[in-house]
Amino acid sequence: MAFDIDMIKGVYSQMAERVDQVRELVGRPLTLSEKILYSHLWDGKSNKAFTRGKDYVDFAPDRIACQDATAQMALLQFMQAGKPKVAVPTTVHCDHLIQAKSGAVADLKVANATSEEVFNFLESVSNKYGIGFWKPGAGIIHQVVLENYAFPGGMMIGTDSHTVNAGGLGMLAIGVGGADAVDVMAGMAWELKFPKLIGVKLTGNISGWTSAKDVILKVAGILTVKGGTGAIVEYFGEGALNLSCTGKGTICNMGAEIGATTSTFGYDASMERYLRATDRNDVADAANEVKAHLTADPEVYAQPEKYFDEIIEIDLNTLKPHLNGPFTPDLATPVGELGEKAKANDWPLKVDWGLIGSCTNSSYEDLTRAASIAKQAIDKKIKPKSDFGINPGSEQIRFTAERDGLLQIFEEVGATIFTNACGPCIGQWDRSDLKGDEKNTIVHSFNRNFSKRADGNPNTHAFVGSPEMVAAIAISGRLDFDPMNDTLINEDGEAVKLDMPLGIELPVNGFAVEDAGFIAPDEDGSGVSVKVSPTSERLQLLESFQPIENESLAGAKLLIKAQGKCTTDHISMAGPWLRFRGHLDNIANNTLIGAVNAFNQKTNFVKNQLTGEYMGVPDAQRAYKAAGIKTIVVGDHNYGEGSSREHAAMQPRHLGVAAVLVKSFARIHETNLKKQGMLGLTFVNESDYDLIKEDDTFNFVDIASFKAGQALTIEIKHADGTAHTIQVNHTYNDSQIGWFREGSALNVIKKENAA
Ligand code: MIC
Ligand code: SF4
Repeated sequence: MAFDIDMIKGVYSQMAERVDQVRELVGRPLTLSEKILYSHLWDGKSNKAFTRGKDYVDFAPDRIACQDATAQMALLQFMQAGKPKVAVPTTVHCDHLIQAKSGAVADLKVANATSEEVFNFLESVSNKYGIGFWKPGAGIIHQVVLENYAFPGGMMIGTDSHTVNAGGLGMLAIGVGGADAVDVMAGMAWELKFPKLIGVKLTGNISGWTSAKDVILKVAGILTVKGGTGAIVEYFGEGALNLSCTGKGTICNMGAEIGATTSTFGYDASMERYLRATDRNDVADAANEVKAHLTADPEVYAQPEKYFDEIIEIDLNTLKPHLNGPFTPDLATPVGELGEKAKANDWPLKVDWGLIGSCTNSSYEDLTRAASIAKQAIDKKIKPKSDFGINPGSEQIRFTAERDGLLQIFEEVGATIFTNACGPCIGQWDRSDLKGDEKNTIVHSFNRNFSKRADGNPNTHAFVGSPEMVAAIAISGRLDFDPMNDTLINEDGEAVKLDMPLGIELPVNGFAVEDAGFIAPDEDGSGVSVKVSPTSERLQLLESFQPIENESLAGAKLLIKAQGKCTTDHISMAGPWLRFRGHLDNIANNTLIGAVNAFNQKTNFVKNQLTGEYMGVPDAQRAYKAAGIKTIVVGDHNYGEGSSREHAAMQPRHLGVAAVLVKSFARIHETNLKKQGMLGLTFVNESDYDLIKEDDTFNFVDIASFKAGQALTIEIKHADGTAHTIQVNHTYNDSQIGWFREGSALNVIKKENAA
């Protein structure tokens, strides 16, 4: 039986009425995305058709998911909100804090010891506030959500950008910062700018070496890392119907890499099969009753150009397997063409590691496809040339894969089976084969490959591909290997070819598990006490941020002008720093250490204007803070791309940065800045970025009349006495300006609760 089945039935019971009413209101057939959005309005019904990309709308999500690295800050904030229980079903998943080193059993033991304090904190807060808790080793948040909580037509938010994975089961699932989740946990509305809609029509069928992963690798190549910003991507067409549910999840998952608000697919037979296989006949039966509302109206998919803002068409019959990278997930290259490109760019051809797993590609089907390649290495006597690591997506997948002999195949080719957790995908990897920062290549089935992400080494060239392609490349040990055309020499000196992968969509004998790792909260948690030691280096209770007063902004200094890619990994690095995710002051010591200083192309090396000395960014910022001087951060395009981590906003805020002025923002990060009471601004003229000099001081001329829909004026004073006055845009609405004026969105909640 499914969790929260009554809530799901409740959503379905009102769907028909709401969808019919909206169809009449807008006067045309509806996309699936619109049906879900309009049936989750905070006010129930709408008497207005919203303008895409413009109107801010209040929604009522059905559920929330948090992972350990972001849940700490989210729950520390929720504890301040003064509520006895979460208002909607919520879960916490422990998956980011487990380092991959020797193998699952040993690694989990080490993680449980080193992060005991954090896991205990999360477990007791969950118990107190009625939150379901998935203990370390239970699995990666998004696979566990797909297996247990996602349902067609639902809306959820999660404090992780890959929450979007649940689109594979026909949901609108959206990644948010912890402060957004706190609103919903506290029983308030969740606000989102009504998204634009991108339709992706999939024609033909996937076969051979091409997989669901290649669909999204191709889409990422077309749309790039910012092409999906502010949009929902809705997939449809006969090609969509023929993809498995977890394959759809893979596609939706990596929609985060193109900046999309979320991605989704209409309810179909693959989803029904998946629901039934994961012990949710009740959800499948309930969904079948409202089937017509769980996909778009037929007119929409017949003439998509009339209903979507943009259409992309991909012919799966001709789609080739891709490898994307290095350093960015949108650099797409068809597998057969990678050799030349690598030579031209001097990317090492020798592959040191093949890694399979992460929330996007760790399903049972993924493991079977990769195992079918590994099995051939055994049968055809090919000795794998690269090291191999596997992170199954959940304990249920791992247990079933072990029962069905899949893990044994991987072990036979020398793979290490790591914990059911994020592991190397988030830099939780004790990689022992490198001595220093050697240039090297790895291939993985993860979704992100930003510089330093997997192992902290800026010279690791990481390429993203499907699990079966990763397996083939790892066996060959070469980046330019094309399993469709090339042969490998086996132990008998014969040239052999790998046959195409064969996958099993769902386990023939059903899923099985002994201990899935779930701990239900007490019915009444009011007696549970949550302790945070004042001397802890991992956890720190939060103090309210003070509002940024208009006067304090006069004479603000430039902290850093960041050049090029500045993802949340650059602003608040993961890997070793994950241990401080619950301690704001300690994690603030990594603030912007990965951002490239536009004046000297170095990282973590900026001028402290007070002394003229060059130093690390956090050190310079702490000096400004001590002197009571506010600062601003200047950035390039798609600033804050990547994750949902609100630390990337809270740390600068904690250290005294007042404003972030960039060419453009990634959605979640922009919201996170607003929530924490900061100014997130964009240049009206992008070229004004070039005016900013290293010794600049800023005046926010008209901040006193900060208003929705009206640009602000900033005076830039240069050290040589000259000055420029520029216009900057913002997207704050009235209530968001209220957050700025009160110091943070949480301060507003606290004030309302106190009233
Ligand atoms: C990631 O993939 O970068 C993460 C780690 O899962 C993040 C969340 C985080 O920073 O904790 C994400 O994608 O939101
Ligand atoms: Fe974990 Fe990687 Fe997925 Fe983020 S992208 S949730 S780090 S597996």
